[in-house]
Parts: sequence; C-alpha cells; structure tokens
Amino acid sequence: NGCFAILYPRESESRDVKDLSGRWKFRMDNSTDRKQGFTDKWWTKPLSENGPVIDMPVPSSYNDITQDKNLRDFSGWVWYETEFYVSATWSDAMTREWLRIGSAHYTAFVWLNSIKVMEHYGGHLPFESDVSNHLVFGQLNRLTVAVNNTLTPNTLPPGKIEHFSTDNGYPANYQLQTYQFDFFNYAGIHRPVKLYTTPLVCVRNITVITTDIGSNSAQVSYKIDVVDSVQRENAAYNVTVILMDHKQQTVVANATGMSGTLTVNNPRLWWPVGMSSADVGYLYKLVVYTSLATKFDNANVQTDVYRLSVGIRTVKIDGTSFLINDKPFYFLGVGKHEDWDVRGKGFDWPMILKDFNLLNWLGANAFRTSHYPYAEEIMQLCDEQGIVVIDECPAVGMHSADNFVNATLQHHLAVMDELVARDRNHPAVVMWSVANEPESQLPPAKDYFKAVIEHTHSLDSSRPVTFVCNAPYNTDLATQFVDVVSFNKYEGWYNDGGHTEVIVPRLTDYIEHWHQTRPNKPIIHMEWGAGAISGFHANPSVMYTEEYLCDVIGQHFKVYDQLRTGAGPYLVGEMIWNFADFNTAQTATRADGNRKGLMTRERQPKWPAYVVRERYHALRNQT
Ligand code: GCB
Repeated sequence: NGCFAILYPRESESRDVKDLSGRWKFRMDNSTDRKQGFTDKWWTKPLSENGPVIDMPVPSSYNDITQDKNLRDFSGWVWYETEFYVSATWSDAMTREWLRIGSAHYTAFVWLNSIKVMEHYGGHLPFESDVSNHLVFGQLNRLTVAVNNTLTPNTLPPGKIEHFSTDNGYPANYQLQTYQFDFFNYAGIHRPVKLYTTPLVCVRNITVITTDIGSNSAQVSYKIDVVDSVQRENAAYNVTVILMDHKQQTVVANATGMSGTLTVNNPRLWWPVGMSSADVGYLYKLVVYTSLATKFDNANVQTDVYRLSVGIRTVKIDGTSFLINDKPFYFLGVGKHEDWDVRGKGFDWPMILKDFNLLNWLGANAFRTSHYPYAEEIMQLCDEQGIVVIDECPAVGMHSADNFVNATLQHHLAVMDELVARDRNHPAVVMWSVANEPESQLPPAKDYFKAVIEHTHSLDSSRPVTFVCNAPYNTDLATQFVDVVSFNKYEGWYNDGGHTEVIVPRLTDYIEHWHQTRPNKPIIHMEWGAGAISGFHANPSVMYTEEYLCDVIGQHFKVYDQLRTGAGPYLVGEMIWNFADFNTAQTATRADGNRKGLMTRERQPKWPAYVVRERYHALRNQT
C-alpha cells in the first residue's frame, strides 16, 4: 500500500513531533449494512453533524471503555475524529509534514480535511503519509479515521464472519466474527497518532548490521535511504553518519556516503541482561545527516538529522547452539500479550513500565511478542534493558487450508516487509517468528512456509527465523525450513491434565523426538504452562489452583535441567506461557479470560511467579 512507516518519529534539530493523542470523537456504524458512514460520506463534515458521537481515548481499544456490550463485541467500521491546529510557522517551503499512526486494528482509512490520505491493512504496524499539501496552517484541521476490525481467511490474524441460520432458531441475519486464536480481538487506534516535520530532503530508512566482531574491533555496515519531496533531475545527496558513544560525548567512528562500513575500535558490545556486568543494553548513537549535494537555484534545503540507537552484537546459530556475541544464550523467558484492563491493547506507559519492572523482578532475559508486533516503545525498552526479543508477526490461528492460499501469502510477505523494516535495527530482536501454531501438517502449509521463511531470510540474513510449531514432530511439514525449532506443548494441562506424575517422562520423550527429527537445530520449548486462578488453593493440588501450576512448573524444570546440561545440549530455551492473565473471546474453556499468567491481569504475582523467579535469577547470570 506504499504508506508503511519505518523510522520512529523523533525530534531533532531538523524535526518537530506533535502528538495528536487524547480525547477524540467516536461513532460506531451499526447501521443494517454497516456502511452508512461510506454512503453518507461521514468524513466530509464534522462527525457530530452525522449523528450522535461519544468520547473515546486515543490510543486505546474501544471495546472496554463504555458500558455497552454491543460496542464491546462489535464488528465492522467505527469512526474516529479529532481536530487540531498546526502553527503557521510550519508552512514554510522548507518543511514537509508527515502523519503517522502507530497502529490501528485492523483496516484503517484516513482523511485529513475531507481528503483521503491513507489506507492501511494490518493491525499492529505503523503507517504514515506526507500530508503537507492537505494541512491548513494556522487554522483548524479535521482528522477522520475509520477503523474496521473484521477478520477474514486472508487477514493476519485470520478469522471468519459466520452466519447463523433461522432454521436453527437464530434471529434473522444473525452473524458473528469468529477466530481461532486465544486472545480478545481488541480494536481501535491502539498506538499514538503523531504529526512530524522533516526538511524537503530527509532520511527515510536506516539499516545497520554488525557484520563482524574481531578481537579489538567491530565492523558495522550501514545503508541510508533518502527521500526528496521535490522532483529534481540529476540531484545528488550528501549523507554523513557519525557513531557516538552511549553518552553522546565521543565520536567512535564516522563515514560519508549512502552506504558503507564503520570500524569501531575496542567496541563495547550489546549484551542481554545477565551476560555482562557492565554492558547490558549498551547502545551507541548513530547520528545521520543528509542534505542536497547538487546546487539548484532557489533550492533552500536544510540538513536533516536523525539519531538512531545502535547495539553492536551478533547472533549466530552454531550447530544446536544459539550464540549472541559468540557465547551460548539460553532463553529464560515468557510469552506475553499487549493486554490490559480497560485499555485493552491500547498503548499505555504506566502498564508498559510496570511490565518491564515485573520482567526484571521475575529475572526473565527474553520474551516473545506473541502473537503480533508490539509497540515500538516496547522494543526500545528491550534494547535499553537487554531483554532479548523473539519478534512475531500476527500469523496466529491459521487453522484451515483456506488460510494457506495466495491472497494470504501475499499479505503475509507484505507484513514481513513492514515488520522487518520497522524492527531490524533493534539489537534486542534476535529472531523472527513468522507464525504461531499454524496447522503445519496440512500439505499446502509446506510451500506456504517455505516462501514466507525464504522471504524473511532475504529481507534479513543476520537473524534466524522460526515459526512456533504445534503439529507433532512426525506430522509437521514446515520446520525443515526454520533455523530454530520452536514448539508448544502443554504437559499436565491439555495432555494428561491433572497428572503431573507423567510430565517428566512424557515431555522428555517429546523433546527427544524433536531432536531426532531435526538433529542439527537448536530447540526452544516456546509455550508450556497451566491455568491457575489467583486465590484458588488445594493440597494436594488440582487443576486451576496456584499449587497446581507450581507443581507443573517444578516437573518441567526437572526436564529442562536434564536437557540443558546434557551432552551437546540442544535445548536453548524455556518460555512459560504466560507472563500475565489476559482477555480472550468467551468460551466454555475460559473463565473470564486465559488464567495461565504468572501474574494476574492486574499484575499482581501468583505463587508460581515466585517459583519461576528463583530459577530465572539463579540461571540467567550463568548464560
Ligand atoms: C497456545 C496458543 C496460545 C494460547 C495457549 C493456551 O498454544 O499459542 O495463544 O493462549 O495455547 O493457553 O491455550
């Protein structure tokens, strides 16, 4: 769609950022055909002149803000509107203005002052457009955003609108959005909406890769893409890059040109938490300057300046080991969600910082962005705190053959383009996960995943690629293409529920079979766990009590300790599901959401969290 956003919007001496988040106007289109907004062209006048509106916070999911069940469970178009001024000083001929939406779930159409400026498909990645020609400077501007949460077999994640028949007693035209993934389909404008300025010639994309770390120096390659908002024939552009130390006081390397290599002497490497005493999350700052090199009459072009945090580190797979800076790394992690009370999946600093404080309290050194890309600010915190990330795209719930078709594949490839472009410069990201639990035993899944994994490798050859496998080792058709085998398995829960006594032999058997099937690949147990409702107790333990989850955890640790330290260890990680309880669709198997969290949804620890904490703190300093 041509409008996906790459660089995080940052202020600099050449760039201003204005945050449009706050209290917006909102209306759900629950007309019979759900298309009244388009028929009546709601974007052509203030939303309140089209009918009743309510207040809605941006960013936030809209589902849990009101007391209206119809809005919580709504599927279709909802309409957002805000008004804002831009200063007349922004209107000079030397500046461009970009409108950027951090994410909106799922389909978003955007109008500025009644002009359509963007259309984006996919609920978890940013999009932007140069709106300079549609803003009115020194006056009031009206921004209208229509968002549709409908999921189809070709969206990621996929879903289906199911129609229910009057023959079975349903009311006429009764239909529901259904989906095969286990988290609530929260919707709305989930991340901040920003307006930012750049000079006419500006930095559009930066790619930084540590290509080699020698004994006294590191090689860091860089590539800069520049855009010029003015069509000029035979124009050339200056690019200068300067790498500064952590405090931005000392220049450690510099270069000129659109691409090249920086040699950093005595580099301070980026290390995950637990692997270094001094350099956990060590970040350099790459300062990129660009300007017009050719002299044109009347071309008054300012120099653009963009600062990017850079971690010098390598990731390699060596046989069955996962190496960071050539040292074996063992994932002591969790699966997570962006999921919070009231705000749903809406970006919220208090909740995000609370989660990071809890991750550190727990002693985790890693998490997976299950099951979709998380906010960019979360990725930045991982870089700074040395929390390793397995970066997952929103391909979750691919449970039927009609998901493995060309229309989905093309979208999947495009989503990987957007995700890799957005996240490739984060040192914390050590692996891409292209899907969670697809039915990879179905014949069309084989070529489908071959294509997605090859595409991801071609976008980024510096990181391994995985998908999280649910099919057993003897039926899966797609782990042959991954660099690291990841699987989910719930011993003592979905298998042999209540029978913790068989966890050790059964899990050992299963993991050993995976190793025999893929002997040359590292293996991560990506999801395991059990439901525990905070405050439920029983001794001896029974399912859903805190004691039961403690028992399940204890049995798993026995297996991991055997395999982690055995000959030629191939198990490189244990990732418990889940960091915290989270909301799901309503089903008979979920009691007010999924209760496998170590924390409650309100982020208070259950007893099992203390059990995990003891192990993670003890082990992470040994990796
Ligand atoms: C899984 C899914 C995850 C679910 C979990 C569960 O395998 O990947 O999204 O939440 O199981 O608790 O059932």
